[in-house]
Amino acid sequence: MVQWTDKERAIITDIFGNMNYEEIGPKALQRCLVVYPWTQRYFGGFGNLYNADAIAANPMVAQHGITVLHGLDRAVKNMDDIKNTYSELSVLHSEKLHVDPDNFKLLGDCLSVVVAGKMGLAFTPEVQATWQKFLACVISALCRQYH
Ligand code: HNI
Repeated sequence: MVQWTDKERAIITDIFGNMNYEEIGPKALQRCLVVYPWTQRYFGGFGNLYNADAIAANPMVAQHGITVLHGLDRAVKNMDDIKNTYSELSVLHSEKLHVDPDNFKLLGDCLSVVVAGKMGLAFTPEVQATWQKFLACVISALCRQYH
């Protein structure tokens, strides 16, 4: 099982506690769809994803970005049992949505860019190390159903 120090727990709680979901979630998903355009294929029902402006203006993308962040904060509330926390979402993404699991990392990287941009100098190497550890745990849990 993954071990978390008190400091790491505090860093993760602090990042999510200060996060504006309505801003960060949409920005992260928009960035992912623009930077890695093949990820658009899973969102065929989301309407206009024609270019970066269309993606930025698409309300379904924005809403789904918020949903994904709420998906992530399940891990914040269950840091000692991240694997089981994502069992249902892992089955959904693998068996129903058929999302290539490589894309979890790409979305995670976009989220890191957005969080870093927002936090500025407060996103120190130590904070980033904890953040990346957290994301790696979530992604590994989401990938479980694919193994
Ligand atoms: Ni993902 C639905 C969480 C990565 C494509 N996704 C969800 C839902 C949550 C969620 C929560 C809503 C489930 C429900 O309705 O019960 N997704 C997450 C998390 C990550 C992630 C925490 C990783 C950090 N999802 C991805 C990636 C893709 C993706 C990388 C594709 C590139 N997800 C989807 C699609 C849906 C979805 C597609 C269904 C959307 C819809 O509304 O039709």
